[in-house]
Amino acid sequence: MALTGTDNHRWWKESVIYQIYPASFLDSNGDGWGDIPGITSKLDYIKDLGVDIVWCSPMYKSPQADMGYDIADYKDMDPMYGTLADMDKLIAELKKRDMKMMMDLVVNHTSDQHAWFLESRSSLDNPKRDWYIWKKPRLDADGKPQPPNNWAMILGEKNSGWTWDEKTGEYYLALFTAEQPDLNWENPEVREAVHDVLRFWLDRGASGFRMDVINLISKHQDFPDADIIEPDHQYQPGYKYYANGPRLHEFLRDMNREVLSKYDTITVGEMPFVRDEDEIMKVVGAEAGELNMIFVFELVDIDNKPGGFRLTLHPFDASDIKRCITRYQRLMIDRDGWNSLFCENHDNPRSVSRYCDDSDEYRELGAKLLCLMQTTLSGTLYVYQGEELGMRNVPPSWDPEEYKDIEAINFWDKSKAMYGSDEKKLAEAKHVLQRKARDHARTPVQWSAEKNAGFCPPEAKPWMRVNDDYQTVNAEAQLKQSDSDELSVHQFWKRGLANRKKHKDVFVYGDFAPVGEDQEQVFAYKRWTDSEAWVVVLNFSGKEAEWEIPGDVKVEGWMAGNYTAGKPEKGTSGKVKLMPWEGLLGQLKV
Ligand code: ISL
Repeated sequence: MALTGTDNHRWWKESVIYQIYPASFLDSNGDGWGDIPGITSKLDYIKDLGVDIVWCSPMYKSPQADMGYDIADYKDMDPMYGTLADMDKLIAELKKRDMKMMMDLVVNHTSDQHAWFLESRSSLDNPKRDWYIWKKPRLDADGKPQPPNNWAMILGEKNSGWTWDEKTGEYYLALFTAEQPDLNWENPEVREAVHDVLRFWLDRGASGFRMDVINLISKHQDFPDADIIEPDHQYQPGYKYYANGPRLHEFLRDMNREVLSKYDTITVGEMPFVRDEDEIMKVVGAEAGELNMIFVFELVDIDNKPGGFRLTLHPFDASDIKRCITRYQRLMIDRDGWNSLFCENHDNPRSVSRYCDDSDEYRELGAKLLCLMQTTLSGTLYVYQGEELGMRNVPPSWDPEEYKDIEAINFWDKSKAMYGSDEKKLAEAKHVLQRKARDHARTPVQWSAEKNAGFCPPEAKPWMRVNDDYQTVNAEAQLKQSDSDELSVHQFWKRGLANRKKHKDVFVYGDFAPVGEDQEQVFAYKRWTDSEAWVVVLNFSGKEAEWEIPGDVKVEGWMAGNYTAGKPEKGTSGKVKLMPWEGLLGQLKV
């Protein structure tokens, strides 16, 4: 039964979360890498934007094979980012500002340098052998060892998900990269060790967790071959057998019962691949006792070849965006669950480049359009560093060598190996990276117009190249933009977040319905409670549109839009003319 009125209000529903990708946030010591003191020094900036919770991507001890998503010690920081004392200070400074810390919990796998794995691989009878997933090889016609099944590696999709260990003569499962062996959650000792990590951080003052690929922790124990989806690849996407496996809900409920329920936490599970509504509700239903919410990937997978790998391209348009968002808005209202709202993170290209148009002419409008949408939908809102500035993808002129991410590197190396001198195929592979490499979101945050964009001192060398546009796209310029001018993207976000808070009953908790659906390129919806109602009209295209206000949508007035800092001057009945990428927010008569 859905709760009514304010009975269902929770702090973690109305909080705004800001995701920090630490390596690229702010370098305080001139080594070219962002660090914990850099984050602490920007808390006033983050608070001023309207943020309540900071989620940091992993800063634990790590060889950085996958930028910290390969953890070698869950209870210590990597020196490149700082110390545990720096972390304590960050948490304390957040608390001082009435803000909270969300940790990134990466427990589907560890680093191959974690003490647990070093023990596990040391011999067949080591007590920690069974903490990871070891299998005997299949033998080919020549008696040579072959992986136990055909699952592809996720971050090197043309390789096997299994890595051969010469010393003990077995394969271990490492779905992301060979340096990230998957933990064996079937073993109760592993689950207990994870609970211990949770307690460690909660006791240190963290308020919750973003749980990395948490739906991969239970695998089908017969490890069957995956269906052939990409016939010219040796290895295939195997998620049918490792995502949302048979014991997932049991493991999540245990975690909740044993640890989380004893603290006042916020939890969000990253859940790629899942689309099944019953499966989603089992996790995020109000009575589920599993997680507060999850990251569903439908919107960020919108340009993937259906069923295939992520580094592919597939056309989409406004109606796909509309269908996807409407589905999850309605689902959570109808079945009493909770959404997360996000268009960006460190694994995806920049949203303005992907869903709108990042040309100089339309970048700001597109970024504001996406802001208007996200700040008026129901769910807990996640803003990714630089999104509030409308940062865009790196230009296509950059060489693949500028891409630093292991996924892009593996993809490019394998493409060269597979396609050799086939220029056309190689150009296609390059084009995929130009659209979708994770690197686009990982360039240093552009704080100012000075050399290195204020991310690190001018004389230092940033670990990753700064996007070429930092002299025009940067925080300093956007904060300075005077109020009489057009709002900068940053100012637009700040105002949007404040408006969301002010009207949280309707924007965070209210009802949702699409309206006036006859225009393909326009996504329009109504949000309402018994006492107030709003309409949002978004032209998701570079073409002008005429949107007919439906008879039952009684517009009182247009309150905001992305073309003007003031109130848009538009008619309140009949047809409304929309400019390219124009978005409007109107108040309705109740
Ligand atoms: O980027 C992807 C691969 O093409 C995504 O599918 C990604 O792997 C998936 O979202 C899981 O991401 C998380 O776990 C990975 C890590 O590399 C990502 O950075 C992290 O967000 C392994 O820990």
